[in-house]
Amino acid sequence: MLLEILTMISKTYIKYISAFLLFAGTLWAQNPIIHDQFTADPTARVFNNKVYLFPSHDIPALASQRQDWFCMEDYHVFSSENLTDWTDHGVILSQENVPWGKPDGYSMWAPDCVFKNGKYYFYYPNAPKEGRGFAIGVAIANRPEGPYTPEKESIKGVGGIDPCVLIDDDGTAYLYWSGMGIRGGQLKENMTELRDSSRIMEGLPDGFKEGPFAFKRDGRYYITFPWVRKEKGTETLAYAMSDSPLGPWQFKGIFMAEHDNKCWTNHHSFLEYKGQWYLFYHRNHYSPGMDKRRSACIEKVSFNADGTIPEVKQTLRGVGVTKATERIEVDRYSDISDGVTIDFNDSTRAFNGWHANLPRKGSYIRYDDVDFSDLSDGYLVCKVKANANTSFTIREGTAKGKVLAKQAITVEGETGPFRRDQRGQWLTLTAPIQNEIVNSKSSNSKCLDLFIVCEDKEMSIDWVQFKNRTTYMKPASGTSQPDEEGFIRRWLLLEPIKQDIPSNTVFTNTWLREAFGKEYFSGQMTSLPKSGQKEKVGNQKLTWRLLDSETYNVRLFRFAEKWGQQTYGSLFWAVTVIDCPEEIRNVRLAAGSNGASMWWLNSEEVLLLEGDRRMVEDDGMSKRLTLRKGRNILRGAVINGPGLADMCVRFLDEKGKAITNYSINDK
Ligand code: FUB
Repeated sequence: MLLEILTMISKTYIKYISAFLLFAGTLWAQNPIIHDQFTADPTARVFNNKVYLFPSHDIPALASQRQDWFCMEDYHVFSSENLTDWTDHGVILSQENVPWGKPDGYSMWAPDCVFKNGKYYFYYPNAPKEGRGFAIGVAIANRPEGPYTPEKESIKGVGGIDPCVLIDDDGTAYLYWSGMGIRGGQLKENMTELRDSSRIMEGLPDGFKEGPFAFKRDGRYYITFPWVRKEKGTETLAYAMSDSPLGPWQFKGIFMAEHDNKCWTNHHSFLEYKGQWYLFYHRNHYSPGMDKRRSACIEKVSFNADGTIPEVKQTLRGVGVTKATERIEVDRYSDISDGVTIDFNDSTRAFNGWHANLPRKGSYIRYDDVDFSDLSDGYLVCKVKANANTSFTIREGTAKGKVLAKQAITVEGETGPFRRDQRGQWLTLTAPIQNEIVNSKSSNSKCLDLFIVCEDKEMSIDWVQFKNRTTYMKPASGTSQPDEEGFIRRWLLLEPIKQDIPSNTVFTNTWLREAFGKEYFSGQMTSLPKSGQKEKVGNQKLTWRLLDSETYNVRLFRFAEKWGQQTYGSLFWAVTVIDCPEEIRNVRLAAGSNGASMWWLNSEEVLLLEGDRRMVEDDGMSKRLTLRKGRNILRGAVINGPGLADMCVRFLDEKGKAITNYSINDK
């Protein structure tokens, strides 16, 4: 058997040690399903309504070993309730802990685990201390996650690899494995010994076979196995059926064709979970140059009325629903248009994942089953790159479907500090969501198939995500008060005016006076805007919004994000009305801002915070002022470059105590 495999090994070996050491914590739904280590030969079982995955664990070969062969020293177990988020419960068995095994055999090949008599029985192949080849052992636990205690001896009468156990409806357990063909035999009640001698499974096709997985469905027995059909030379997944657990079998054919990338092995298991059947299998996604470092994948399976299995196609999308509010790795697509390609993010660190390249206008990626039910008031975030200004849309249902979001990728020109010289660099960008379907609460429980469509020049995309807005500010009405510490949280804010600011170092006194002194819209310094009022500034159409900040500092950056304007390189205008029951003398306006800001009380300039500021409360203080009885109009302008923007403002008395005995409104 080894010889047969050896002759088929592909040649190139890429060192993945650095990738292996790197922990990629992100979880996502697509194929492959585990993203921080190799996971081959995946056997999945349902225990306690959860799916437990018992794969084998490829690792890079030690320097002293054959670099192009399997290297496997331990087993992990993983669990999931949605087939999307997998928890790694860590190592459950290591070669040095197997009493009968070679402590440095690196031969812990495909395992299985079943539940019987209140215990979990984990079956695994390993190189025995004495002799050559493989034996099969059992380790026993009280919980699927372990700890597992290995039996002192391997199972007598069983020489080979790839154990699998079928427990019949009457509780009888059968062990199958591969060793000079596929063999099977009944297990004793203790699950650690064969009742009689094993027998070869009759009726299976000629040609190399291994990795049996047996199961029962609708009263029919299936034996499924990797099989090499002569004309192709690498493994398919094939099956036979019977009305008895140990055969004889009737060969039915192939249900998964050879890998299209010369990965020599495949190995699998079938699982029914929440009414749906799944096929777990492996492929060398993270190790395209070497096929002995494999990764577990999942596809849905259906059965024909006569119990036969239609062909299962390998996909990158895999199974499960992806939440819109989590990262959608679109390079794990359901479909792509011609010319779309997928590359590693970092070819020396495979576990850093992939991105997709859309070569031209009209190129698209389809990504199915995105659940928007957690999104109430959202916006788009994405990681993209391009060599020239371009844009893409996210559409619903088809490549010409309704636009959910449109994202410009600006990497050159006059549009802001972060878009200069960003050609070919990864950018994290945000855009508003334009379609009420995903933005409205009525969209709850909506699952959509998304199309990511290139609308202009070529671009690359790593992921997209729909984020709920944190409620930093709420729409306001009526009259308000300063908070306990005197901070003014009620403001009329104008959506930000675009500024071209290469760096915050430009915020000198002269530069700021010019920037704040310019008339952007009429009545800028004289009139009191109304909530909802529009201003035309250059080619921007901006709206005044009356808001209450949930924090003492008004997060202008979040305001910009929320209302779909540019977040960096922005000029924010803020106005509020301080309504005093009586005249208050000798007060000072105390403000902090990120970046620079200027403040006017009743149209008189009272404070300028210049330079590259961080927001610190009471960072700048005005001269002594008088708040009139009745209305006082407080106006501010805050400008930011490539950084966050916020402000905090209050009035202090002569002793530095916050003034709170006035009301705030917008009239
Ligand atoms: O993972 C090592 C061996 O490769 C398995 O035991 C076989 O089934 C094949 O997948």
